[in-house]
Amino acid sequence: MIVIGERINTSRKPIHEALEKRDKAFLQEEARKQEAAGAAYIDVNCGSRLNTEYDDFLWLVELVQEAVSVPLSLDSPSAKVLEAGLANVDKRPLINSITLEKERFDEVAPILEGNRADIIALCMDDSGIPNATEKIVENAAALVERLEGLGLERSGIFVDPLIQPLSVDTENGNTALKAIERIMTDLAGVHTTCGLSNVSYGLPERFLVNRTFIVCAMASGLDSAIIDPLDKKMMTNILTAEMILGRDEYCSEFIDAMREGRLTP
Ligand code: THG
Repeated sequence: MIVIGERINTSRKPIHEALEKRDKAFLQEEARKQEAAGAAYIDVNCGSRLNTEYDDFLWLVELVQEAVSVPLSLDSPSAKVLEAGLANVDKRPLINSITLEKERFDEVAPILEGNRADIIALCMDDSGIPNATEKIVENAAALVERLEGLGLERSGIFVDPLIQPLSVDTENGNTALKAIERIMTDLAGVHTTCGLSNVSYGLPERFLVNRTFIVCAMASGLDSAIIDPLDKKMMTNILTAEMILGRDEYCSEFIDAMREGRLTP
């Protein structure tokens, strides 16, 4: 699993406060802990900082990459912010994200020219977030075709099916799972990723729902996720499912994680 560590997000109170205080040491520790727990990318999101996002983002990007050796996931709806982030990283980042919405696509596409970043593609268009498998897969195929047209390789495209809450429609889980399976077969070579918080929205015991859903999604082919890598129960489920699904040669990741105390049986 390609784990994208989600903790550096100003919608989280400790991060908001650390940013206000310019507490560099705290923020760098948040980044380091995620890398140590297995994050392949550190997501940086300060979208909640409406008027100061641009400057805050660049400050965060610099301090995070000083702290870790893994690349960043540049997470913003603003093309300007993404472009500035890309100009300031020294390792090939993940741009989070592009969509099929006309304005968003046309703004973000130029940033991808020259193939200097991988990309998360959200399966939505100007008609909104789809709630049928067919439409999710159709958006995914259109995104992949257009991104390949810009010179990107499938291996650099992370398709996010945008999971909808079970509390809104109990079929939303199946819809996303079927979409993941179709995307991973019809568009072989791409990655799939997702944020999990939406699936459990409005339900009690959200963490339980999230960490059970991810196992189902992995069985459908999901090979990346935007999660909190310090959530030991979540990481335990991921590492165990990875092994059960035949994606852990000699079970060595599982055994190493056990020895290093990263599993919570
Ligand atoms: N897809 C893509 N990118 C994304 C998302 C997605 N980026 C943002 C978001 N969704 C993923 N990132 C986070 C970061 C933090 C939290 C959730 C998602 C978070 N959630 C707890 C909550 O919701 O209550 C708060 C816990 C806490 O305060 O510590 O923190 O879907 N491509």
